Amino acid sequence: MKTFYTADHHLHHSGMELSFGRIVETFEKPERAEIVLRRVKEVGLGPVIEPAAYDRAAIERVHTPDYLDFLQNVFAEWRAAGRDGEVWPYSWRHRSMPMLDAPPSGLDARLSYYSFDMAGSITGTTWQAARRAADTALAGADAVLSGERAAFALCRPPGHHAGRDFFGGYCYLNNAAIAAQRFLDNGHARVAIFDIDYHHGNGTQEIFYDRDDVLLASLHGDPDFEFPFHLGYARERGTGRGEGFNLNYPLPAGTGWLEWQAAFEDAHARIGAYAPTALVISLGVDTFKEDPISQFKLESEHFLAIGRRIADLALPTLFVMEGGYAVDALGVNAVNVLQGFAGA
Ligand code: OKP
Ligand code: ZN
Repeated sequence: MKTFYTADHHLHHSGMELSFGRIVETFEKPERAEIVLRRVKEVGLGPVIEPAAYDRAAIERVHTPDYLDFLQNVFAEWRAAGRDGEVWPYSWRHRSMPMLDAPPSGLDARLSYYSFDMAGSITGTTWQAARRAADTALAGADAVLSGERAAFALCRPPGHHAGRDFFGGYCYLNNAAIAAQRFLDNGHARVAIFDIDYHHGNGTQEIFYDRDDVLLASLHGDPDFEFPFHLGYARERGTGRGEGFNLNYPLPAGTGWLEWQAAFEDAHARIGAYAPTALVISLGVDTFKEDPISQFKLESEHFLAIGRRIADLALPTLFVMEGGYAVDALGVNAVNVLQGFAGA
């Protein structure tokens, strides 16, 4: 299996985050991608390829131009305002406040408008890194479009919390959604996204919620207790034409392999029944028992089994890297999914 990877992911590093009242080193750090890359090489998964640079048009199929302009320019604006450090939003709309339907003009108000949390900052090079992560997903999709059975887009920063016009949850551009749209724009009529990251992919859900050309199935920590909260309940099934094409499997804290697998098998069957012609896996391995920010209990061997079962869908498949923060085991866990798939 080909891996798409660029060292340009180093251009994004938020440095710190606020975790349960403490300022700590961010969990979403550059080392993550290095560890996965090292494991890809160690097991000889296949060639590692630097993605080409794609036009912004491929990203505008998913994200709004005003949001992309904002992401590209906000750091310069921050500096022009005489501020040092990185760009951080800090306040958001509460349900007691009116919903704006157009961006406000002030810098901090706009930062609030285009985000939902402060998991990660925008540095002077975050835009470039996020663009390269999207390029990585696009190059992976193009490899599958040209006949590869599967490909691995080793994206960083991750993407599934980013919506059409917002960032959050360490995510800026929705790499998996951009790849799914790439398949649709190149001859595929139905694409499934299987999001197995521990967190609900609220951005991916928002992007495809009213559409029937993408089926999204997501297994995740119940939003009643887990980030990103508020979205990811089972009752969210899509709207309009999209009704029935959004499948959420919220699971309790402490979920182990058997309970997770039961939900996975249900989603697997529904994906099969949808009869997509391409599959995008939002590959988070933060379901691992040792993950420092998550509360599921999967073990390394289970990731091999997951890969094998994904292969049983017998679809052209793009794996897109999302979360996974237990750095000691991150390489093994992520690559186990790919090896399980490739060996099946
Ligand atoms: C991104 B992905 C920890 C808070 C973490 C952000 C989590 C983002 C997860 N103190 N909040 O889905 O793996
Ligand atoms: Zn996650």
